[in-house]
Amino acid sequence: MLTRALRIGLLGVGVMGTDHAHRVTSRVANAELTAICDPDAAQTDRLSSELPHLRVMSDPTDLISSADIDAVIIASPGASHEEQLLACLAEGKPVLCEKPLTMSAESALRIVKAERAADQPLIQVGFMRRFDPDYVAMKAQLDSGALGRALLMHNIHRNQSAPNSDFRSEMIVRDSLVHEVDVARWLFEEEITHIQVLSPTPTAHAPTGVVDPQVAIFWMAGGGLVTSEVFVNSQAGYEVRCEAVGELGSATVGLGAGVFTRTQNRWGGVVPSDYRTRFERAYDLEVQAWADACRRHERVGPTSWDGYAATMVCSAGMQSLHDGQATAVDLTLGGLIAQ
Ligand code: ISE
Repeated sequence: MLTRALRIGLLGVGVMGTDHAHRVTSRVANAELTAICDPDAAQTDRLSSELPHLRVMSDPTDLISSADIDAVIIASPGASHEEQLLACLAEGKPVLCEKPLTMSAESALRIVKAERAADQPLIQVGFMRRFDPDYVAMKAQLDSGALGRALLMHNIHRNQSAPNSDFRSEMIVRDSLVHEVDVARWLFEEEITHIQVLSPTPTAHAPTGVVDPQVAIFWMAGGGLVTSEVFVNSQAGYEVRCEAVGELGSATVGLGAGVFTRTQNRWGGVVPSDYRTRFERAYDLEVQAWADACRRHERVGPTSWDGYAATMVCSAGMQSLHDGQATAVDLTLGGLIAQ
């Protein structure tokens, strides 16, 4: 057990990295942010003017190997994740990596294999919904058997607008739908065997050629079905809902604070404009749980296998986006099994 505060280095100080920087500095106990690194000097300048104690480093590998960094948060673009994760594994440093784990199934597989070859599990993937109190309460209801065997799940995931012009059709799958993939795997405690991604005529608010909204269907290994609408240019606000339907009843997250069961008919509440507001508590609990586990030399939460499985499902989803067909997800191709 580490008896002092965990010293954290942060790679990437865009939207999510900046959010984590403030979180670690002001809301995570027994942890301190020591150094940051981002190729965009304007971003590091802005953040160090807000948090002047930070050391700004120019090379991610130097930050990862620094003697005064105990653990790393990766909030850099997905394309940098593989190299940075491998460097953390080589240094034996625990790492909280924002989703997606990596950009391709092959690269995610390399990460799982590299982590398994190391002495201890070091990677937690940033699927923060697993720490959201309402999702956690819904999972407890499912696990208790109160809803009976889970049959169906319906997810709604709407952003007010896409974060940038690079957010094309495939990004909607890889960056947004990936949360629903993880939620379905986590709540059902099963893998997804097939995925199909369908779409109506796109909204006029999406850039030309971008397929938005999208509707994905997941077939679960145990026979359950999951539908997920992802609509990143919805204009209205940030809405995330999840309804689980079991043989004895249903439960819904996202109608306001708390979990609503079918007997408590209710509608209303505030629609936030941004995921950082909606999931602020989830992010706080996620980073606190990660930092506490690092200090105990343990790992909690979503694993590299979860990141790999989600990446495999999203890769199949991207294929389905192009050909419209239900596409099989074969996790055995990597020659690995879940641990
Ligand atoms: C973003 O990266 C997130 O992770 C948000 O949770 C999600 O709602 C959004 O669509 C993504 O772009």
